[in-house]
Amino acid sequence: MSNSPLPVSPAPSGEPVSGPFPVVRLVGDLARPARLRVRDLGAWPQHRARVSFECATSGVQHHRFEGPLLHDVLYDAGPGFDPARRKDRLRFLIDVTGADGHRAVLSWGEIDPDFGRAPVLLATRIDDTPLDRAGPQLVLPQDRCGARHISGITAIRVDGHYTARA
Ligand SMILES: Nc1nc2c(c(=O)[nH]1)N[C@H]1C(S)=C(S)[C@@H](COP(=O)(O)O)O[C@H]1N2
Ligand SMILES: [Mo]
Repeated sequence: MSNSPLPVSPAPSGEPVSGPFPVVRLVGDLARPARLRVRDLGAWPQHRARVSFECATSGVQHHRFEGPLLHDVLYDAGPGFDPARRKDRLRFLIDVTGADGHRAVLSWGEIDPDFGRAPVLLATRIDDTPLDRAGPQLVLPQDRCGARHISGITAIRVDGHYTARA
């Protein structure tokens, strides 16, 4: 992973060659904040999920998704906890924002292999369509409702230093 400007990539066949490839910003308590395009997400092991979820307005939907685990991508950005101390990571939040401002918060413990082990994806393909132009989509195979399947992700903030209130 690199923070330097990313090279121009060829458009997938059938898509217009003009227009930007959207970037996801990884920010917050990270040793290596990053700007990633969808094609950069191919650098991590790819996982597949068949997902059914219910939307309050449009009913049940079924999709196939493909992409890296959210955990793998964020872990490589260097979250600011001591990886040797399991307790240290449990206060970290993951704040995901979509292009239209839709947001959801996950906890680090939810996706951590030592704790919740939720197989959350940063999807780069939905069904047979690449998401290079739309931006990656959050996929939570364990969710009954669709509302956390945030599309067009623009930013993910990892936060371990928000104010704790008793
Ligand atoms: N960026 C963004 N992603 C979003 C939403 C949204 O409003 N904005 N709505 C969510 C909801 S409520 C559902 S059910 C799923 C599926 O939405 P769709 O019916 O638009 O595919 O997307 C989720 N992802
Ligand atoms: Mo929904």
